[in-house]
Amino acid sequence: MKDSDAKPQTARLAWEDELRSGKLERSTSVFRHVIASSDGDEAQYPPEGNGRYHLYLSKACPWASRIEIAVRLTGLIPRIGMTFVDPIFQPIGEGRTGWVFSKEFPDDLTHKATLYEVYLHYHPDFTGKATTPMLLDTKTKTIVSNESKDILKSICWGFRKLHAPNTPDYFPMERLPDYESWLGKLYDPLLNGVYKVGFTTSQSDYDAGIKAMFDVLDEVDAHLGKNKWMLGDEFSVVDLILGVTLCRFDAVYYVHFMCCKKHIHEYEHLSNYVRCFYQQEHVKASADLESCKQHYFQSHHVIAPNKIVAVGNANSSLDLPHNREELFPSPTN
Ligand SMILES: N[C@@H](CCC(=O)N[C@@H](CS)C(=O)NCC(=O)O)C(=O)O
Repeated sequence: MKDSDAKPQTARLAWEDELRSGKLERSTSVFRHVIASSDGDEAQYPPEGNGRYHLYLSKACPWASRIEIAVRLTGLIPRIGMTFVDPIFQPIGEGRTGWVFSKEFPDDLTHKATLYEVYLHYHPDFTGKATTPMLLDTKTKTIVSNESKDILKSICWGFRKLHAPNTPDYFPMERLPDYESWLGKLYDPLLNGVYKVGFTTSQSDYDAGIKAMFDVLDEVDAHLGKNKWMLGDEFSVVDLILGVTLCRFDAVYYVHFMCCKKHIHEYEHLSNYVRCFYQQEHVKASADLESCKQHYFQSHHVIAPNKIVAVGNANSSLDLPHNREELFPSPTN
């Protein structure tokens, strides 16, 4: 773990500008296109390999990690290029901090120093928050989307014909209502809830946030006692979305964001489910939990001004054996 140079922090986090009366209000994503599922002449963004499309990702960011896993699962590497930002926020100009590139994490595509500069390079009028994930079209030199929900649809639906042979359908169109329903249930109290709880400056909002978060975790734990995966027998994008948050929970959110009512490893089914999720080849290949810890503890100076990274082997519990195969034997076994 790198030692932090604990200089007093003067630049602001984007999160600080999103706190209104102590409550975190996320800014909305600006670029909202999806890759067309057919490549008719009219499609602005037809599916194409050969590196036409390029992703800017972070190993630490859950929204970006979901995209990296989806790209790996569908065999889209190297048809889609990927660039990773440095895990630790640094000053990016205009008194703000954010994602940067470094010797270890260079931007070989545009050779910029910060992600914000990449956004500006393609959209000089851009004034928002330079977030990961971001999907770029190098042909039209425009940002397709910086919203993970769209990018997930592009990967699973838009690029379908470029998937590796025999790639399962991780986002079945006919299960869209179930996807929407689970996303609606999970987003506010859990996926975004960890951030809301972590950044709030109000005790009553913290208490309410913790209650809502653990209510939904209890509900999901019970659901996973009856179902191998969130939508039943098959792994889907709902597992991708939930699993990425659960992987970070004990090592990061429990400590850093004070989501400390209960660990995930104390839940009967969630503990086994998250191990089963994490131990899949493509998930494990993408995971870098030490980099996650480094990001959160060393970037959020309003929460952790001394930039000390909390102790704990992030992978230790995720690598333990799990009971999911035993509980839900597959019919062919
Ligand atoms: N709505 C976006 C949210 C992405 C997001 O919040 N990314 C964070 C990292 S986890 C980010 O890039 N933040 C940059 C900053 O705070 O400056 C999505 O789902 O794609």
